Amino acid sequence: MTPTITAFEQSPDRGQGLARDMRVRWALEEVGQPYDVRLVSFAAMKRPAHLALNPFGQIPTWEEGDLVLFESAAIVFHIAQQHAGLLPDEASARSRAIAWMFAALNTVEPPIVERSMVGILERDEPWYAQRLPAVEQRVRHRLAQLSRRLGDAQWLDGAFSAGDLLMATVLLRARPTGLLDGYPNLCAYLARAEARPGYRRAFAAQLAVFNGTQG
Ligand code: GTB
Repeated sequence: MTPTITAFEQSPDRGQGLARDMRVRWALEEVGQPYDVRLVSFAAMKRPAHLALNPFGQIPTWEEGDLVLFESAAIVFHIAQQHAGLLPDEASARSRAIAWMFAALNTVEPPIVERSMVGILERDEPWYAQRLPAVEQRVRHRLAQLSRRLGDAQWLDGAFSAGDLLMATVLLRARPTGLLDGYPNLCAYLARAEARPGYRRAFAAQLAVFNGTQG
């Protein structure tokens, strides 16, 4: 059965691939699972039909027969459980890859999202100039720790996994701030992730939506 995901009708990132449907598209492309996309406006996301799929009125969502899911990482995990290629078979390696999924979302993403939101919502506030350095320092702290752990490795723990997929999407959100530039191995890690054919197909698909050229 072909799953249907939801995505922004018009993404505020103008097709940079920073919205969270990108994670789901990428996971689907990695495992070779075709999918349908239903585009939704901000207004439609707050209506009962969409709230029945996601109580928080957000994208992405997942519909596959009777199964409805929300939360991008839960959807990526679901895909990784259904298909080979995103989680190792060996039990300990699988648990470690799942730990990296949680690390991406719970430990690395929060300061990066905070930095992004401060830039969007607080730029004109009187406290902005004072607050920004502290927020950026929290991002640098996490990036430095991640950079030390990654070292010269290609991926976080052996072969590319759903942990890398989520971590890469989190780091992409930090890139526009320039904070990633201080960590050449993280930049190279991200470049490896973006060079994956699955990433490129997913990126092209969401960009086509923004450009109005999707098939
Ligand atoms: N925890 C949820 C998940 O992972 O699925 C969070 C989902 C979420 O934040 N969805 C956002 C949304 O639907 C889109 S991705 N927002 C609409 C709303 O809340 O009304 C977040 C996002 C939006 C825009 C950019 N950007 O422009 O760069 C980046 C990320």
